[in-house]
Amino acid sequence: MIKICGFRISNYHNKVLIALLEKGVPYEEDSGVRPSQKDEYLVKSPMGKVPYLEVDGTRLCESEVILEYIEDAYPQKPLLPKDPLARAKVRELTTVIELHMELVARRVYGVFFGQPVSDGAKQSVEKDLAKGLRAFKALAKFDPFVAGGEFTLADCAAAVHLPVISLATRLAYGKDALEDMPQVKPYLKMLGERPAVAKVNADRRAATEAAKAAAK
Ligand SMILES: N[C@@H](CCC(=O)N[C@@H](CS)C(=O)NCC(=O)O)C(=O)O
Repeated sequence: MIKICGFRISNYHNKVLIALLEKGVPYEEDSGVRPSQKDEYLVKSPMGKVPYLEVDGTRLCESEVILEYIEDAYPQKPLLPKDPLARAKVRELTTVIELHMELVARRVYGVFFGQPVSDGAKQSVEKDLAKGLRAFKALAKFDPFVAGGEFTLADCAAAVHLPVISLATRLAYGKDALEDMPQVKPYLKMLGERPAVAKVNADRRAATEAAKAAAK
């Protein structure tokens, strides 16, 4: 049985959970794992991040690699199209969302913890994020799913990353960076009605409340 290790507030952990649930893959979860740069954790996850996957004593890190492994190992209910070019288009969209939007917006995530974000950081993020958003606008289909007619791995990424990007930019800039894409809200609402996404969102909210209560 595969085991996913991370915590339920992590968008990358939640992305893997959505894929597992959508595909109906049996799994175990250790939701008490936190990122760390300590040697004993780096043995498990060499970048010190979450999530990582355990499969019969072998560990895998990097959520997109984990999703590709799950696709290969559990071909039922595929989350990638068959056609090579269509598969590549799904991966292109995920790459834009993660590399050019989420990873850029992450530079102001200090706002979630009440940490000050410098004007320099804010300006550079604004500039870089604008490019990611431009690419996303050009590529996203919302027809009804982000890559077209089928639910794919790109929707697993969009479901977890778009809300965090919205919230972080609202807190850092007073304006949601996705606000002028009117398709995003109804799209996320539609995704949130899928049982897999609804469960992961509910678990994330509960974990967030628990973390807030523990911090008091
Ligand atoms: N590229 C990684 C990103 C994972 C990631 O950034 N996880 C965050 C939690 S949401 C983390 O572990 N942060 C701690 C750190 O970067 O040291 C993946 O796709 O798995």
